[in-house]
Amino acid sequence: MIERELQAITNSRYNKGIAECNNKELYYALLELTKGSIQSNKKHKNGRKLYYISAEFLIGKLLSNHLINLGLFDEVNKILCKYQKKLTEIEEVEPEPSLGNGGLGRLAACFLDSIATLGLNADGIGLNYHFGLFKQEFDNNLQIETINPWIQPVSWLNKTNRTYQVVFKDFTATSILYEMDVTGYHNGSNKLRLFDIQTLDESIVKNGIIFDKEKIAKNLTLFLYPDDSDEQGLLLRIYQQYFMVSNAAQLILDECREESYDLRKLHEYVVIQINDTHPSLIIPELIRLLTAEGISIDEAIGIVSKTCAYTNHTILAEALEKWPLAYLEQVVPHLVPIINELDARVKEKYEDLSVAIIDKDNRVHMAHMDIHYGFSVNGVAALHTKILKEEELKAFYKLYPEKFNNKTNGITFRRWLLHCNQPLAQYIEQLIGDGFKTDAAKLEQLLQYKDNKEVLLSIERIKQENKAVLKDYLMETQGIEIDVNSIFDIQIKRLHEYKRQQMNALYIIYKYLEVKKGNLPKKKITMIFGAKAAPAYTIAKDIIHLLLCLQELIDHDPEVNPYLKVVMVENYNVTKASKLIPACDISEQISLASKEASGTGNMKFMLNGAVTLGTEDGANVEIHQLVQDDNIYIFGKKSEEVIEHYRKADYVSRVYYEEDALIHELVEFILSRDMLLIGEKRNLVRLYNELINKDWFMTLLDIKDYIKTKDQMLEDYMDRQSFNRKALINIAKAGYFSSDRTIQQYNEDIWRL
Ligand code: GPK
Repeated sequence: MIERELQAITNSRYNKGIAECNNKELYYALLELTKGSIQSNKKHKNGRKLYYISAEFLIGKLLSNHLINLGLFDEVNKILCKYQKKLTEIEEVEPEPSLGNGGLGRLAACFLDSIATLGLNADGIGLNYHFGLFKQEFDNNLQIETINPWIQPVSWLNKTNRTYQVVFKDFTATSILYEMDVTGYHNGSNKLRLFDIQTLDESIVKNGIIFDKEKIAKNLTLFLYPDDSDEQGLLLRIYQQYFMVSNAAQLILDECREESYDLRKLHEYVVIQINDTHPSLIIPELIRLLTAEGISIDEAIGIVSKTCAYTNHTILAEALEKWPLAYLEQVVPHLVPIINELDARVKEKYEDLSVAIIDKDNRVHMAHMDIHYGFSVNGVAALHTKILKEEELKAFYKLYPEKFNNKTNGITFRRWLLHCNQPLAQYIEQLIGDGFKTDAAKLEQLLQYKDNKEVLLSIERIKQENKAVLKDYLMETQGIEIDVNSIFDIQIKRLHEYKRQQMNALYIIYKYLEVKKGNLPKKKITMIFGAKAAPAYTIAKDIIHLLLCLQELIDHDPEVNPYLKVVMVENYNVTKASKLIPACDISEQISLASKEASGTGNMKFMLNGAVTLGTEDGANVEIHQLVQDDNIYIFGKKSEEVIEHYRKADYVSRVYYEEDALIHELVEFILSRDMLLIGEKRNLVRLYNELINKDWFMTLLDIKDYIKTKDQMLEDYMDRQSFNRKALINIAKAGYFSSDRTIQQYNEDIWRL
């Protein structure tokens, strides 16, 4: 049946049979086939509808994802095999849309998958960035940014004829709506709706990712959060955000009108989840549109406050958006009276100026607006929500305890197990049946095998198989040779000082020096990194430089390279994550306690049988509780102690550097002759100074404990059976982190669809 359909498509498209098609042709044929199957798979919708508004949806490649969800994957695979074609090779043709930065965007994508799977009535709303996030290349051991064009004439995007006018102070933009289907696992589909501006001009991008930031009509949807290190960048970001939410608000109200709903009862038909503060302007925009319908401002504020819910994803002050009122005046003056009114009501009611929307410097605190004028505020892991209540948002928690709730993040097991690790998924199915595919908690049944030698050995063999696949992939894509008989230690995530890739780099230096001294590791260690740095984040780029220099140094040192290997994977993205995670032994989750709101890579690794080396931070805390002490390696200062250091401002990294001989030696190495021969002096000196004079994220505070714990872990790895047992327990306990569970909780406590 499917075979005949595919055959018909290749015939009409290319006038060829399946066998004669190349991978590219087969990709487009499969795209057509898949899109066709989704269309016939719509289900009836009614009840309250959720709009999940997010500036990011890091969806990754979609072909296999849809095939799995539609239940066509095995059959298509079989057909392709019959013609000696490989789905994995065909997938290489598909470009990855990079519509997100990292965790927050990927979370939104996992959520869409679970929402559709659970059959909930919901759409995602965002922007159709033509070049998304930049593509990363390495040159001279430095990060270079180029464009990532992913939109092709034929793609998963469907153009609609919905268009809106979005009014800015200086011009009126005309939007156009594109849609992508979001399939649920064996259950219907929803939509991801991405707005674009009609006047966009891709040709204004020159020289990597440089473009004229002032030509808003031409640049608005070119990039995801372009460089906002200067005023033009900040203004563009406000243009983007308002464009997104004005379109969203018009769309939502239109859909209500189409159903003849009474807009005065909006909250009975609609719930809006505001994903971080990027879509927060939807609050004043909706109020504006409702008052334009003749509804009083009091009533409009009341309606919107019952409709909007806010998710916080970080406590890092620099990520909490505060827009100068003057900028809003410049871009969207018609929202300013409403924001002033919202602020005035807060100031009239509460004396505490720390909860004001507009502060004394005339900056608008987007999160404050969300909390006062939304009905729910949630954090993304237990510890994160606790810190919100007790520290960061304490004043708000006092005012509105009933609004605060926790929703520990999750990941979709379709992509992060069934697709990325088919050998493991099949083996689990052999052991406990396929119930875990729809009820992740069933993975716990694996525990009955925790002392079964044969099972443990199979888990190890599968990991070995995945390592071999990764080896071939890295050779093909980057010409890098890795040793499958080494321990794979992986840190993949955005490059940020709080995530402390620099601490891992210091460990590499430590091991390098150990080998030089003749203290050889029992087994070779391959340290793999993948990370993009924001183009304007200087220190983050310096850390990438350090890692690349260490990679080169060790590669060229025959004394050390039999024992150590450093690999920086270029252009880390969702596709690369799905190749790296199944091959990992040690999952590096080493953020400074209190700083990583949740993390979701930690969950993906655990599910694929890697053991976590981490701090008591974010969801690591919950992983620790689930797997218990024996199956995780925890180190470093706890969040209370870290918060205390910040409160007292008493952490001085230089003291650690001066008083500890080992720390001194490791940091000094950054400026050693060997390093300066390879690297750029300017970058290395800057990073060195940052570590000894600032070290905002307390690398030197935790480095010793990190070294000790990691060495213990490497030692324990040598007892293969006991380490495999840890892997199995991690897999068995990962069920809690299914985004199906997370979404069920959102629906029960917040959305009530
Ligand atoms: C948080 F605030 C932000 C942001 O701007 N981008 C982003 O990816 C991440 N995040 C957190 O850093 C992670 O700890 C968390 O797991 C993820 O959001 C999803 O909640």
